[in-house]
Amino acid sequence: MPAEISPESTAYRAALDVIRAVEPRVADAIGQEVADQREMLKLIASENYASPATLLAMGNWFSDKYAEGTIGRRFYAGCRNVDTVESLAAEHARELFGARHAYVQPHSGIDANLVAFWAVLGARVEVPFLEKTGARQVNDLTDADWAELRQAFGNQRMLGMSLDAGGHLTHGFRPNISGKMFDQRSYGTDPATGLIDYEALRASAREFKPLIIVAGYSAYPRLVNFRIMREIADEVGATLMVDMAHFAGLVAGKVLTGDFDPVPHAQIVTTTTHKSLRGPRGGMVLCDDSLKDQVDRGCPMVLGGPLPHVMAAKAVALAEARRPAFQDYAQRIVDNARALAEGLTKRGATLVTGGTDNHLNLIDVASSYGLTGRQAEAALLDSGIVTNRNAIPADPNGAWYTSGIRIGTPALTTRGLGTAEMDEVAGLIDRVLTATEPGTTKSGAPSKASHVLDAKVADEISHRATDLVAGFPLYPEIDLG
Ligand code: DSN
Repeated sequence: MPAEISPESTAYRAALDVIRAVEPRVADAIGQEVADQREMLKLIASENYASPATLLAMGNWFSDKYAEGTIGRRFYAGCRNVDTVESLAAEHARELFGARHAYVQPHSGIDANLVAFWAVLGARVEVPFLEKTGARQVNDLTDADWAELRQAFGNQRMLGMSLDAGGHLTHGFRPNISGKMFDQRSYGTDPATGLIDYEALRASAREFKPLIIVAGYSAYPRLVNFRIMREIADEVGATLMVDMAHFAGLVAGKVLTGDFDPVPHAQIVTTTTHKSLRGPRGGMVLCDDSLKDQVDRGCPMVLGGPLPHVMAAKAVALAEARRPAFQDYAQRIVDNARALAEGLTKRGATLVTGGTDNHLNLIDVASSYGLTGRQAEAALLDSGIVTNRNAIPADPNGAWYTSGIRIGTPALTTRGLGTAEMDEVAGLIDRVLTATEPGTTKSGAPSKASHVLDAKVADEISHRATDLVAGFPLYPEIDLG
């Protein structure tokens, strides 16, 4: 009797056969991608593995439909099925996070943040201006009034977390459109503790008087007290916006509650859906009633046509996140990150803030191993361990070479690795970095980019990393034959 083939295997084998008949190289690349992901020890803090149901929900006829506008108010006819999936995704999001309103169209985190910025600008700059001039909408303004309103949009201020403290480029930094839109000032962390200095933040907010205070991070290993952030925002008349892209899974999984859950405290919360939340690649905005109408203008205000196939996948992934098992998953993410911190610390590594309360750790590889982040990242990749380099507070090596390596546990936790395995992972990381030396340039000068690592060591660790993850099969239900 032939072994029974799972429905997932049947689905994917058939899908790859259909693709192979048109462009075999694409089918091969898809097969190779899952093979690579199965072999690698993935510690990129912003990556995960979506479920087969979530992945399959993205490959269908919704991709062919235009649906600009929002649920029940579209610029195109024939959107009833898009309305169904968008409503489902929004309903799951509201229930999961306890939010008044959810907007599930953003294609990415940057898009979600742009929707949020323009919702606040709409509610706090445009609406009062229209009221003052007596115009019903912007098309009714005189040229002079329109010029004045455009100036007002450009004169607003934002306070966001500095990049080297773990903030994100989209929180008002000049290389990003947010920095070109807003006059931005950053808050950082206390050099002694590495923790957010709320009193310094309060003082800066009082002086700067921003329209928006942005909380949230992509490389801060500790908790943020959103109750205090809201207090500060209220005191200076700012809107509190939280970008929870990194830790949305921990909020959904009820690991971050009370002061550490942004949803009851912020007027507007943005997120991606593919990081710790473990959904499809995309974004989402949650908000209170004061910003709901403005948020719903996201498309066509700043977004191109929604991706209904991705909204369908968001609905599936959010339904998964509402199951009790997701709370267990979220707790294990944090337990694993702590175990990784302990494993690294006991081997002598220095961690920014000395440890973690969330899903990520930041290793100071410059002071621990005499390497730049770029050298450490490359040596770890040679050894089958995928991470990314990241600046640390007051980084002496700047934002390109950096002095940090960011490591996160959402992906390995999805595979089922636990705290015992995290100790071994810490050991592998420590062995690679201890065995790695900074390289030199062609002329023999010290290099911040190149590294030297004995190929035998890299090979041995790479094999061990592959063996370790092989014990926790990725997509065990899928056999591509
Ligand atoms: N790219 C995401 C991250 O890695 O944190 C955020 O933009």
